[in-house]
Parts: sequence; structure tokens; C-alpha cells
Amino acid sequence: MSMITLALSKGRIFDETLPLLAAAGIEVLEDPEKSRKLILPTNQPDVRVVLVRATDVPTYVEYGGADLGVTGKDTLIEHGGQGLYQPLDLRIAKCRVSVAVRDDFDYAQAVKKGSRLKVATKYTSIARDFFASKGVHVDMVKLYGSMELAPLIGLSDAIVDLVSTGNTLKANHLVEVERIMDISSHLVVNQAALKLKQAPLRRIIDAFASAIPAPKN
Ligand code: PRT
Ligand code: MG
Repeated sequence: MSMITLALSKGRIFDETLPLLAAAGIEVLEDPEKSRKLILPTNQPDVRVVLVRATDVPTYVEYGGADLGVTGKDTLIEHGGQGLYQPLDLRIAKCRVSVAVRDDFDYAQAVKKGSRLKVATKYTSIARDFFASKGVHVDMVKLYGSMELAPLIGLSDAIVDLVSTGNTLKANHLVEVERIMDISSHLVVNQAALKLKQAPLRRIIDAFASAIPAPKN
């Protein structure tokens, strides 16, 4: 019996993956918000969950530290996806990547003028591709969190960040001026593991597929 290791991040991805695991008959035996453990057992002796930073999930799966994982499309694009089999869009942890500016900043005018736009983001690949496709020249400031702060203190003109309800932007007097792409979380699988542990991984992939939430219109 070979061990199957699933990489998840705490928070919304863990929470929204639980129903998919349930469909595969897998129940995580400890609550990551209460336990300090990084390796969580499940009711299936040959399945365990490892807790890693959201941005590290693709790396763990790429190098075989985990056989499979759940990760946002945003994180997957920035990682590059090399070495990863991506069988399923799980349609969970949905949000969008958008451009936002201070509510007193004239974005349309700045773009029209063709001046360089200072953009702060954790999503430099997505931002670079997006502004290149619009023919807008940007100076990129790489941040690792709290992007919303950057335009407020003059570090940048704009941010590229995830938006879901829009409440965080509103609370910081920022407005969404462009929607770059819709995001959801995907299942990623280590390609070598898929060959070596084909039967148990297929069983999990198929169970996840059967439990993906229906699209809402
Ligand atoms: O939080 P931490 O620094 O540990 O890591 P992380 O932010 O990478 O992880 P986590 O767990 O916050 O996010 C994991 C994944 O969830 C992301 O990669 C997305 O694919 C997905 N997701 C879905 C979101 C959101 N919705 C979301 N709203 N991730 C982050 N946010 C943040 C956003 O960055 C912004 O600060 O929530 C804020 C906006 O939310 P609203 O509702 O106010 O618009
Ligand atoms: Mg976060």
C-alpha cells in the first residue's frame, strides 16, 4: 500500500476542498486551525494531508513532496505549471485578478497619455502579460502581500490583485478598473506519481470530478 500525500493551504482552499475529499471517502482527522501539525492524518491510512503556504503548493507537487495538491489558478500561472498534470478545474475559491487604483486616480487618462504606469503586485507574470497586451509600459514593484496599501502611500499608481467581494478595495478607497481574468482552484498532480500510483490517484481524481460544484449563472 503506497501513501498518497495531498498538499493544501490553510483557509479557504482547505475549507472548500473538504467536500471534495468527502466525496472520495476521505475525512481529515484534525482541524488545521486548532492543530499545529503540518502533516494531518485522514480516516484512510494511506492518505495524508500536508499543510503548506498557498504559493508553495505547486512546488511541493512539482518535486514530488506531495502527489497532488489544490491551488489557485493565479498561483499556478505564476509558478509556470512545469511538471504538473492539471486534470480538473475544481471551481472552488473563486475570485478574479483585477487592476485597481485610488478612486481619485484617472486610470483611463494615464493609459491614454502613454505614460509609464507604476504597478505593485504579487502577480508579476499575469500583470506583465496583461499590460504588454494593452501596449502599456509599466514599472513593476514586486510585493508579497497587502498590495492594497501601495497606491495609498504612493508606492504605485495601480495594483494587480485578487478581488472577490470587493470589500477590501472599497475599505481602502480603491476602485477596480480592469478585470484581467477569472480565477478558481485547480487540482494538480505530480506526473511521475500518476504513473506509479495510478489506481489510488485516479480514484481520488474521479471522486473530485464527480463532486465539483455546478456552474452558477
Ligand atoms: O494569506 P497568505 O499570505 O498565507 O497566502 P495566500 O494569500 O496566497 O493564500 P490564501 O489562502 O489567502 O489564498 C489562496 C487562494 O485563494 C488564492 O491563491 C486564490 O486563488 C484564492 N482566493 C479566492 C483568494 C481570494 N478569493 C481573496 N479574496 N485569495 C485571496 N483573496 C484576498 C485578496 O488578495 C484581497 O486581499 O482577499 C482580499 C480581497 O477580498 P474581497 O472579498 O475583499 O474582495
Ligand atoms: Mg491571503
